[in-house]
Formats: sequence, C-alpha cells, structure tokens
Amino acid sequence: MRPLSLSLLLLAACHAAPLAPRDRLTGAGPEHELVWIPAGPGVPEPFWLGRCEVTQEQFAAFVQATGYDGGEAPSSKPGEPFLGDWRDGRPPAGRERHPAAQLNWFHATAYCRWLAERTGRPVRLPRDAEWSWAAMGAGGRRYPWGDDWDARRCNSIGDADGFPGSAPVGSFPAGDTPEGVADLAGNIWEWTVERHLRGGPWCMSEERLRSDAIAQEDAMRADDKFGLRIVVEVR
Ligand SMILES: [Ca+2]
Repeated sequence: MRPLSLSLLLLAACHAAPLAPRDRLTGAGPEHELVWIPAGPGVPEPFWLGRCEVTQEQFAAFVQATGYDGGEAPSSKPGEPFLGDWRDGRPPAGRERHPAAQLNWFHATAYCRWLAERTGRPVRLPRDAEWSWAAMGAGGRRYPWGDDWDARRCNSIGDADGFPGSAPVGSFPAGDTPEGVADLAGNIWEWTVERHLRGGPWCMSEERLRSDAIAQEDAMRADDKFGLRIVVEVR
C-alpha cells in the first residue's frame, strides 16, 4: 500500500486541530489566549493577536498590581471617567468576562506596557494594518466571518444578538475568523497604535462593524464603548 502523502497527513491533522497555532500569555493576571497571524499585506512580520478583547478581570489585575488610576491621561468625555463603571477598584459583579471599557488610548497603552514588563514579552496594541489583515484575510472579507452581514454572528445594535450592552468575550463563535479570532466585529471598539478605533461597538450597525472601517476619535476620550485587544510581537 502506498504511504499517505505528507499533504494528506497535514490535512487530516488540520481537520481535528485549530487551523492556526495558539499560544498563551501568562504571569500577569488571567491568561491571554493568542492566535498566530502570518505576515501579509502591509504586515512584514507575523504576530500573535489576542484571541479576545482584554476583559474586565484582566484589566483589574493591572489596576490591583500597580494602583494605576489613569490620572496621567484623564478622560475628556464628561461623565465617563477612567473605568467609570467600577466600584471600589473592582469591575461590576458578574461582568468579569466582559471587555474592559471606558479606556482611552493612553489607558490601553499603559496596560500593554505593564503586560510587557510583567511577562517579558513585547506586548502592544495592534497596528491598523495588522488589525485589518487579521479581520479581512487574503480574501478581503467584509466581516471577520465572510462578506455577508449576519447579526447573529456578533454583538451589534439591537437585542437580536441577546445582549443589549456588551457581551462576555467569545460569545459569538460563529463570528470568529477562520483562524479563531473572536469579536473583531462588534462588542467593544478596539484601540490601535495609530490611535484609531476598529471593529465597532455593541450599539452600532453593520457599516461601522466592517473589517475595513476605521474610526477616529479623541485619544483622550474614555468612552464606555472603547476597549482594546493585544498584540505580542514575534521575536
Ligand atoms: Ca471588538
């Protein structure tokens, strides 16, 4: 009998395992799941991308370890200060797995810097080109799952998705990219290195959630729809 070719064996292995390599970032609060994203257009180096948005409990580990209060960059949004929905230094009860919100660009960057120091790995926000490449893939997908809008695949405006506000991260696996990155469309808007916001939030409709949509906001504004996702550079 002829031996199976290497490509067939790889195909069989891929069928049972995640398509993209995974890693975990540990040693600084609840671990971060990471998904390998290869080099691509405008992205000369592969990188690890947070599978999910940074959660309330992950951000809480930073605040509790350092006493960080966002004071070096106060929110410019009246009535919405840094982590304004927290009480006594803790996220709202029952929302630990929701995305961290009410963060401006400086707060998001401070978190990445702490994570890098604690883990010894090069953590930062995603660049716009990296975010786009992860969401769109080689086919230029309009949404992380494909070209056709489907309100059941993400947390967007309205209650049809089951969540009037944000949702626990990873609640919409049918909306993952083929590599397994979750919630790139919807749930919480995500800061990038260039001080843009990507992916749209839980309260907006399909045009703002497109993979190629780039929103510009005041980098000092800590809105209840602004959060982040991490990149870990490959070195
Ligand atoms: Ca998102």
